[in-house]
Amino acid sequence: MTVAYLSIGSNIGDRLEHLVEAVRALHFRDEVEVLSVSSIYETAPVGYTDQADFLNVTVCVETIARAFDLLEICQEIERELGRVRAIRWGPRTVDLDILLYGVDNIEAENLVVPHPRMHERAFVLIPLLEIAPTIAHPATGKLFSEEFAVQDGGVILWKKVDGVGHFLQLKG
Ligand code: A4P
Ligand code: MG
Repeated sequence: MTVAYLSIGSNIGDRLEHLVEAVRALHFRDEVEVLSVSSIYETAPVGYTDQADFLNVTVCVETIARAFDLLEICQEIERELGRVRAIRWGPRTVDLDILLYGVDNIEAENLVVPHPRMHERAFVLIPLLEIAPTIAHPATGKLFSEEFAVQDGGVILWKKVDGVGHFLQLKG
């Protein structure tokens, strides 16, 4: 069993519905147990900025799936929810990224963990630190909260979440 952290984002259509459906899909996978979900944050787009604001959450899961199989699961869920890839960093119905997979450091062509841009992104760090305030970077051992200056620019609390059950009942 490995504890992993995922970042989920949506900025097209019913953004809340997409987040809830993505977590529900994880919840129903035999290989994955959803342990916690952060509150929902509304976040200004980073990277390609000419697009709508995102809703973002961070999810903590426990899984028997190996890292590459977890990536496959995330991509299946993206496909199920109708994601169309057009522009890198561009708009998406739903995007699931693996932030951390245990304390593994993975550098493969199709999977880099810890996610290489996570430490510079407030839309990742603010929800991550909400559910895992003492989490450390696997390579350096340093706390994310200490090592990286979390800037709250463009990230606002959109809906407070009180547990996985509460989250799964939210409607768009
Ligand atoms: N890949 C490599 N490592 C990972 C990982 N740790 N988790 C590969 C998931 N996938 C990983 O991703 C491209 C490829 O990355 C995949 O085929 C996978 O094998 P993608 O999801 O197809 O494309 P993308 O998401 O557009 O690109 P990328 O590089 O993953 O973008 P980012 O860095 O994830 O950024 N602004 C706000 N406010 N909120 C957001 O959620 N998201 C992005 C996407 C940009 N700006 C944003 C947000
Ligand atoms: Mg992605």
